[in-house]
Amino acid sequence: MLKVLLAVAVLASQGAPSVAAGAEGVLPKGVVAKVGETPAQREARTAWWREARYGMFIHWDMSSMAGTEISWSRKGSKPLDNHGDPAGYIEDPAYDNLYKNFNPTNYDAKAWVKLAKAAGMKYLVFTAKHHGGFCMWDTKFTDYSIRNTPFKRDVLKELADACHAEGLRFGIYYSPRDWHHPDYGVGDNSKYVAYMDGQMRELLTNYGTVDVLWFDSYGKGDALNFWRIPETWALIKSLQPQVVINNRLAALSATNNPPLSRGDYNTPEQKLGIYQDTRLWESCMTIVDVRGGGWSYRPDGKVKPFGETVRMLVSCATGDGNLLLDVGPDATGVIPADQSDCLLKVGEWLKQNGESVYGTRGGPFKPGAYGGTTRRDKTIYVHVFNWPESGPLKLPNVAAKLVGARLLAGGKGDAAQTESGLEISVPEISRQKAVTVIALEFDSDVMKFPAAVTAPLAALELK
Ligand code: FHN
Repeated sequence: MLKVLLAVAVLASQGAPSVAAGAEGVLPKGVVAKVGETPAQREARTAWWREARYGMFIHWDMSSMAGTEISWSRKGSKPLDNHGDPAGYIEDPAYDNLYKNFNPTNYDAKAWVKLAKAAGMKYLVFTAKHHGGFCMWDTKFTDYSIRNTPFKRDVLKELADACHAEGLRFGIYYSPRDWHHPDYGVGDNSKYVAYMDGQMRELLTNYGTVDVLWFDSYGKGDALNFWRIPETWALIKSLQPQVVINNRLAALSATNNPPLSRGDYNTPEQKLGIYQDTRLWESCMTIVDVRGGGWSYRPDGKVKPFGETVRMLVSCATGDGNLLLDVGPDATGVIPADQSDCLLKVGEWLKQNGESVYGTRGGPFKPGAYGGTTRRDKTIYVHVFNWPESGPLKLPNVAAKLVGARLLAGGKGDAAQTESGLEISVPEISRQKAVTVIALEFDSDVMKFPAAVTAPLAALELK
């Protein structure tokens, strides 16, 4: 019989007051959450994240033994997700007992971190608990965890330590949806929220600095009285005020959703964000293409080619956003070679072109069929995916004088500034298959120019 330890006692003893339904967004009496952060303070707290631009997402648990989609391939009930499924827990014997044989003896957190760094990634987000409810850390709040597998080792601890040792920013994915917990969605959901807050305290106390919290809520319900979001938010901010949090602590469709649950950034999923420079955003994409997700280990999937993958990164950066690229390790704990090979190729590309991605902002010319642009100080980086059939690539002008140009991958080309705009010519021999990056140097700062759309496709007669 699986034992689940209720957390209420713990919270009370540490003086976290119980939540009274209050006005939208107003925190209950005595709960001090640092949501009163000024825009400048938030800018400073999230600056590393924006400059990082590129992270590794890892979906992994015992579902890798079956090679089926994490959590979604579970046949049991999916309360709140599946309309009509009763709250609480209904076993799926096949899926829910996989953990009893889960023994990933080739798991090597240092190797994962080494790969992420060689791939040019600046942060990593790991699925500590996905919707299926299995916990990949040594939690005292349930027996449904890695501690009760033949493997026993605290996977999350080893990964946190490896990230901290290598200076890779460490992120935790936590699913508030939990189709395995007996109290999930039961009654006012308070027992489940106490369980979740208990685990949040563990994760934000026992694993060192947590740089990113990646929640993945969906469930319906009242964000204040059913999910008690302000309580969880206050707990997080009291333990790790610096952490950067996504916009999925509460379901976007939840009622009574306090502004704070919008978190720090938007999370377009499996789609590349459009140009948007007023709010942080991050596209999460799978490196594997397969029906029904491809987030976890799916031997039936196909890894995206290098060209498509590097263009995803460029599309995010030129849109002024981040890319969180997902991999799915196999049941032995290894990130499959076809996935790591693609990552390493992008890593090689970043060694040569990284200056046009890290620490840049999107614009001043918005993405289009031609590609897109990024900028820093007096430099505009033009990322070309498609060239005009003939003649130079033409882009609008900027109120600064062009004083130099270079191809980041080397080779020869021309850049000119005329009345009507900028013109870039690069002979075939110097063009790169996936993306050619030209750095245009100007005599003054190019960051102040509002982002402008470029000429429509036709006018550019692209090849
Ligand atoms: O259902 C999950 C899915 O498995 C995966 O975790 C993605 C990652 O963003 N989020 C959910 C789908 O929205």
